Amino acid sequence: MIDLDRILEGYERDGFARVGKVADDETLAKLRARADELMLGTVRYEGMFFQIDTASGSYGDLTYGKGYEGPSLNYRKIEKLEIDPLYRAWINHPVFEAIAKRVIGPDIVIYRALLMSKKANGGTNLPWHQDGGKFWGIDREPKLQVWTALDDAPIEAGCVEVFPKSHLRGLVTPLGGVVPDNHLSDRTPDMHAQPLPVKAGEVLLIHNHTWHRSGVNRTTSPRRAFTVCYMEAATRCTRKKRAPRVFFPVFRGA
Ligand SMILES: O=C(O)CCC(=O)C(=O)O
Repeated sequence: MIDLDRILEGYERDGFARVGKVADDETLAKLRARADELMLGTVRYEGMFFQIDTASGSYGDLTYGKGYEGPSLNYRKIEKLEIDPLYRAWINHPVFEAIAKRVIGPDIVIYRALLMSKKANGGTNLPWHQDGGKFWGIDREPKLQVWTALDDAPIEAGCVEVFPKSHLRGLVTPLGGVVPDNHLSDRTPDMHAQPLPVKAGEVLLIHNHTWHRSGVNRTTSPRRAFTVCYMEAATRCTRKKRAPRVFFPVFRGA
């Protein structure tokens, strides 16, 4: 049984919450196998976004805009997983529907659905960041990300770390994204960092404005997670250079 009142009270207060184990072993096995198939190219879809990981672990060494670079288990990100039926079914899980409707309202779309992967003895340091701001190109700030561990993510595997309550002060820069150095020295997040080690199947809620980060994976197993940003269906894309995005609808009605 999931005590949503307690979870959501903690979420509003701290900017993150542990939901507990939601995915059973059969579901996890399918999602992991599909992650491998997508990386190895044995299952392919038009329009998925891929980013290969660094060899150095350094965020500054990431490359952008290259897309799928051939079979490899060293992809760091795969986006647009709503295209895949197995991941789409997970996005539509009734527990997430209940959470999203309580946090956001009746009509809900997603901004993104992505796999964050750190291969065994690999991965990249993801610095303190917030998931919002002008960089996201939408007319209002989203406030709910649901993160599912596909593998165990102990501290040594580069689990997510949060700066509790940091969401309460909103975006540190209008642009959003990685927190600039001057704000790091002001707010000293490292002194407040709370690691969130999890077992496979556990779900975390992470507010978009909560400062969060993750390290490299020093274990001999992959550390994969699937994260979905839910938001109000009324959200509009503000980008001007290309046709505005139309967001994938997931839940409708009270
Ligand atoms: O899985 C992680 O390491 C962090 C995910 C994250 O920061 C994000 O999705 O914004």
